[in-house]
Amino acid sequence: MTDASQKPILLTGASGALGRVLTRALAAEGFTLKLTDIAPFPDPLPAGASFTRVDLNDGVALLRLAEGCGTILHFGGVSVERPFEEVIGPNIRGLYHVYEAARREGARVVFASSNHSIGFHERSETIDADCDFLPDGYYGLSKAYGELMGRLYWHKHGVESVFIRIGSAREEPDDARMLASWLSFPDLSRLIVRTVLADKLGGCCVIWGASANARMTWWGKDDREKLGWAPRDAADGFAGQLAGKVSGNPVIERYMGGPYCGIEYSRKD
Ligand code: 15L
Repeated sequence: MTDASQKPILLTGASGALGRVLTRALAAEGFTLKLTDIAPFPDPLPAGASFTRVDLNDGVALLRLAEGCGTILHFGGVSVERPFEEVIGPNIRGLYHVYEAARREGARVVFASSNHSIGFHERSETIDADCDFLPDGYYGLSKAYGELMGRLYWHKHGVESVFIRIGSAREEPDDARMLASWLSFPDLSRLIVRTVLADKLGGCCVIWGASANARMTWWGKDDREKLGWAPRDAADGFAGQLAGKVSGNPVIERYMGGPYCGIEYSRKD
């Protein structure tokens, strides 16, 4: 256990689906949580947690909230593909505010990046964590930008980051693509606990956020050994009911980002 891991954790996006899962999991592990979101927190607050409503665009409020925190779990912002103008505030300016707070506190940032930062890699490939960014929309682009922002803050200010390129984190997979990309809530929760407890990282780590799915042949090497994390769950038991649940759109089926690649796709060749 590091000194930083004994300090409070700031969790942005606490009222979202993953924020609520992580709130429960981290509170059960006895961590002190400072929760924040632009939306009210919908659940009863667990012991050791407080909630403050903050817009990620408000840098001063975020700096104040981060005071004394050793880790910032950044799960806030726009979490689906949206027009550029809607993404830029929460996901770009908000991210800057998160990193400024981390710099001031000397905190580690755990950034909920996404498979959509690399969504235009073909499913026939196996890519390692140092692959090229190939974002599949403005949302994925904001996640690639976030990872680059983290690298800037490491090289210039010594802020450590873990970038989790989350596949499909949900209760259960619900189509054929997710037989590969699914990340179970328990695997996500165990990963986040490791990101908080892990000793010095000496830089930025990239983790492919998928469970141990037999169909996950897309994503190869990453930095999980540095964290001491390995997924335990698998989507394989859902193959019988989901293997035939495909879109019929060749663009969606060809690329890792799936449906996001098909949004407003206009290339003719
Ligand atoms: C994501 O990044 C989204 O937040 C989520 O809603 C899913 O669409 C997921 O990716 C996915 O690719 O399945």
